[in-house]
Amino acid sequence: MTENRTAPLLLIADSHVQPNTKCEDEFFSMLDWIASTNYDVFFLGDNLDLWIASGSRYEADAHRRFLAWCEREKARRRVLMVEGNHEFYLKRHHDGCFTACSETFYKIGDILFMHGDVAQKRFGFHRCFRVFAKNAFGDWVMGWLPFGPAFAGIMKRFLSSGGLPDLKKLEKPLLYVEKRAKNLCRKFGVSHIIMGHFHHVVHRELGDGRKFDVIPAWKYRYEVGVLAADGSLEVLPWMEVKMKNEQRG
Ligand SMILES: [Mn+2]
Repeated sequence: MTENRTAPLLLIADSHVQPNTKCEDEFFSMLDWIASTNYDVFFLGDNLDLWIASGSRYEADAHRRFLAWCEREKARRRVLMVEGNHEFYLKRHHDGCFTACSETFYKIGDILFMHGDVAQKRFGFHRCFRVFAKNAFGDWVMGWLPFGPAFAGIMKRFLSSGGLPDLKKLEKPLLYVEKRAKNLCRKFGVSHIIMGHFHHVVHRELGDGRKFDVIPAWKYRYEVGVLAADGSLEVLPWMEVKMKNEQRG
């Protein structure tokens, strides 16, 4: 999927919003604010935790509220989404709520967006889990599975990342991602790769003007990426973006 970009783009990754938490209130306050701006918005995955879209019995008020927001706002701005490893069958069931929703990659101009798990080792846990779970059969099974929501609860604990991961432990996976990012640049004809999933802010130069960036997990400090129309990227708490805009008038 590909298109060209004009307005500044807000990038929101790994908010991992849980129902009835301070994080949920903060998240929807931010959406209210975005609705009052002219930003386009890109949800880079793992935004609502855990999201199985195979039927209403899995979806909470937060999911419905989020979808209603996206559906309303896509009339006024671009609302883009890539599925993370905590979102299942979103594209299959709710594609129409977004300007565009992708299970894997989304290309805008010379930038490629993804969640980040798709850039990990082919036979590693995340990629294998994707192949195993994210297909029509998985969706169908989850649709009728007795005690499905109980099973989803187990999955949620299993996938839960807990606190901020140790950056040292990410060194090896990120080295691999760096290699894969170069391949993805070639494959998709882009020079910039932007992803979530690793929870830390990361910037790597790949040579020949190519680069990749990781947008940090929103859930820790409510940080977003602001991608200007000229391609420059800044990461800061959404409240600061709001204040800066207010100062500018
Ligand atoms: Mn993730």
